[in-house]
Amino acid sequence: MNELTQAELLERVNTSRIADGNPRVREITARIVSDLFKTIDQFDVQPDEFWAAVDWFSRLGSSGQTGLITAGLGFDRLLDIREDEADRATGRAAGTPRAIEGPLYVPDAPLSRGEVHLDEGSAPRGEAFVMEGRVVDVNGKPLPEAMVEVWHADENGRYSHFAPGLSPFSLRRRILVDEQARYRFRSFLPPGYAIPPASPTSELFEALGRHGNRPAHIHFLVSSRGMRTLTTQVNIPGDTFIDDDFAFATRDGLIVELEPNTAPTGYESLGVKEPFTRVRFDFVMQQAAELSESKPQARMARALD
Ligand code: MBD
Ligand code: FE
Repeated sequence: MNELTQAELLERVNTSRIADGNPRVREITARIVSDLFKTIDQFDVQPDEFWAAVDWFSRLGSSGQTGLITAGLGFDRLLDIREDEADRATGRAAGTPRAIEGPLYVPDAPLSRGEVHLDEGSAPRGEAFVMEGRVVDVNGKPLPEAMVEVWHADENGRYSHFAPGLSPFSLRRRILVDEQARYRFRSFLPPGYAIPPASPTSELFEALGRHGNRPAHIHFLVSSRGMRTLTTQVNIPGDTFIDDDFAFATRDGLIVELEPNTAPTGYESLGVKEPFTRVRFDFVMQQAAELSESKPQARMARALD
């Protein structure tokens, strides 16, 4: 009875229970455990290798880097591809393309109306950059209740809240659009991002022979009553990694065009006097099919709601 073959052990792991539990969790766990048993057997995984992997998982969890691994192994983009497929199948593919949220969102950033200087109070970090546009529905109708949340990396590719030493909510803002559904913000063009060196994430990527770089990008979470919350990013053109993103998030339609603006009238309230770089971009939102789609929530809040 207690002498088990591999197959008998697997069968018992997957079937023993004293209650129904959650059938979906049971089924998916059984599948994953079966695949891992098979992997261990096929690759003759040794105990020292197995326990080193377990230690890596423990360190990954306590480092708070699980979201870097999901992005780097393609899971975040996979979920987007699957949602895109579902949208095409149901005739809902429209509006600004979604792009992964990534693990570096922070809720409740400082709120402004219409416009904001993202980088207020700090020394200029390169040429001024203004991004502006409107939030509209798929018919071009302005959505004057929309909220645009924006976050991006600092000049060293680091994000406030996650990298030590950056001031709280630095380069993170919420902008409630104006009555014409316009938003605009001033900042600087951020560089790309690289995974932290000497970390559980970099250990895996080195072992895989992969780099951990993301091209320069800016994140957005756009919400409006009755509309499907839009999580997206724009990419800044010209980055070496634009087609080699470690998180596989670059998409057509999200690579913005940089326009040199040499006559900055109308931008005084953002403190822009010199020539600056401008990006025009409208966020096009879909109608929500059900209430839950319009909740202005980030992925973890949504999942744990
Ligand atoms: C980032 O800045 C990011 O956007 C993603 C998806 C993963 C890691 C760092
Ligand atoms: Fe990012």
